[in-house]
Amino acid sequence: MGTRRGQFITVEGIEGAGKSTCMRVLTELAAEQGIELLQTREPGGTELGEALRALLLGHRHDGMGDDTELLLMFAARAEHIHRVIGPALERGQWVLCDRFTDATYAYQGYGRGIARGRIRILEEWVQGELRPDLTILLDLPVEQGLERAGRRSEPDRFEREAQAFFERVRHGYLAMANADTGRYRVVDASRELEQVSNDIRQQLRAFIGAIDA
Ligand code: T5A
Repeated sequence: MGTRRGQFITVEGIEGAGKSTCMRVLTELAAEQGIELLQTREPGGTELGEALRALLLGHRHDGMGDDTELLLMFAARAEHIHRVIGPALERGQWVLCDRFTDATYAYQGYGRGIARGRIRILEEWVQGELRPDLTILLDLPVEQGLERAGRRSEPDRFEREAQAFFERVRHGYLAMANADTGRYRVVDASRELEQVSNDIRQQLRAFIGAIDA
């Protein structure tokens, strides 16, 4: 009998939602349960992907076209799946990724206005059957997220967008979560860190429990 494929978990949300913190909480809890999570991120996760990330988030190409941005996201993703995510899942390892294709639907789709059908073509081309098994969506008001993100670092190319852009992104994430309650777990990330962390732990425990059952 072959090794059972690993589980693929993603974390999503607008800027400053607390994804980095969530990744840490998930990794610690998984380790307590004897599961080693391979932590990675998008765009990025490979040498080429990180180089593309620098192009996408930096300000050198501020006037980049929307389609260019979309294609670079998927170029980074293709490399990531080919070199990191695919092989890890195949050997039975669990993968935890900070953002994945839901971010493309939310930012390039709902945010920039690229038609969903065009994104889907790339999703099917680059990913084949691969989809996350569990997605934690950290939801909070845009103002609160931007305020948190602004406290931490200089704005990147996306963080310079107007608030209306992030309202569309947030709305998009929530619409996707409502349409697929089997995969998504929405966590109210506007609360104190301890409450958010407790919720995240509970969600992962339930997910692991359901797999073991
Ligand atoms: N993108 C990405 C696309 O457009 N399309 C795509 O397909 C993909 C994959 C990537 C950018 O690329 C775009 C989306 C993004 O704009 P990123 O670094 O992954 O950038 O995303 P950011 O959202 O910029 O990451 P941030 O680091 O800003 O957000 P996090 O990780 O959600 O936030 P975190 O954990 O660093 O927290 C921010 C601050 O808030 C505090 C933390 O301590 C930290 O200081 N904080 C809290 N404070 C109070 N209460 C809580 N509950 C808190 N939780 C966190």
